[in-house]
Amino acid sequence: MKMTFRWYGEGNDQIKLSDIKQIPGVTGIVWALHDKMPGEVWQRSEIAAVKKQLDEYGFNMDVVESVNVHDDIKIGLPTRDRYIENYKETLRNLAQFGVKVVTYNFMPIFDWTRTDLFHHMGDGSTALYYEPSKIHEDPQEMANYVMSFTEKYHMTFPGWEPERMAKLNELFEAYKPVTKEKLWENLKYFLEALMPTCRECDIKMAIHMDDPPWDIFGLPRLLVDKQSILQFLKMVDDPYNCLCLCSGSLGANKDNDVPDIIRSCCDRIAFAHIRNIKHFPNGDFSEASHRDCDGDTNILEIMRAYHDCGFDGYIRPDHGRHLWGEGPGTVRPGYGLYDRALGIMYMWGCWDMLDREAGKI
Ligand code: CS2
Ligand code: MN
Repeated sequence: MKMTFRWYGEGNDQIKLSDIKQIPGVTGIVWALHDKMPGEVWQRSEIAAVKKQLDEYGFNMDVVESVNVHDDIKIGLPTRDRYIENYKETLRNLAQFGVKVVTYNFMPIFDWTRTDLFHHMGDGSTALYYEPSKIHEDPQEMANYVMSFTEKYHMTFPGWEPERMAKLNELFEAYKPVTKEKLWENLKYFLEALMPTCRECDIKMAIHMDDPPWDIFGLPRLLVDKQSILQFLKMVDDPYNCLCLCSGSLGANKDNDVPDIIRSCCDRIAFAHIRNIKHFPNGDFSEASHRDCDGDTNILEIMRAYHDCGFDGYIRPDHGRHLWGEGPGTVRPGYGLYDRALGIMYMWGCWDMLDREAGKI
């Protein structure tokens, strides 16, 4: 496996590349041009500027997370073709710099949703938390909560761009005719259009799982369990149509057996996100440390599944807790330095032991 770390970019992330350099075994930075609106072309000069920063520390830029997909593509409007052409142009530009995997999601309107971004864990740390009882009919409440962080701390969250949140009613209106079936069709249309460019550029498209993995605010969600993942892979059966298998997104549904899902489609997993989820009897869930016993996602068996499958794709710790003084204003929710660094060491611990047992080291 190739260890990576997500970084939001110079001036947009409190974490420095020099800090990440000290985490054992990290070879690549998972990056993006975060000030780009969905649908805009990423220019070569902009990509080159990031490359220069990463080169200084010897990090590769093989994985992008995310090139966001314009709503018109998800809704299936006639204007989608223009945005698909832009997406292809972005892929071609990225290929010039050796990018190998592009992560994206196909969730209508919102990216991941949590009801508390800094929930107190009782030991001085905080973590992302989800209380189903706090998700009401009105999505505006949720958007206001997330936007309050944007305003107070001047951070924007991918998928929660203020420009898009400002026209939330319009967006909901536009998505009204988009049933689950229609959304599947629109995803197929998008991917079939991209595959020739992916082949030409040798870039794998890696879809992120929906988070949480169920319909929310009446919006359909697609990539939610084993059956839907297998359906997705069959729908566009191409080695460049891949997954960003997120253990935490899937783990939010207790019925998902993540190690089993990994074994069933490992050859199409281009990028692995490792995150641990703890469930509570009332239906709430919290994000936890990567250590197996701190959550219910079965991290040990997940690492074993990847090892057994000979996984040599990209991997990264996903959301971590906020530790040792990290909090609102000093850290992006879920993306602190310390817990993700601890997560990496846990993953290496598992992996090295499995390698040793297999006589590889
Ligand atoms: C990420 C997602 O923070 C996260 O959970 O894994 O936000 C992911 O970046 C997007 O859904 C991919 O487009
Ligand atoms: Mn993830």
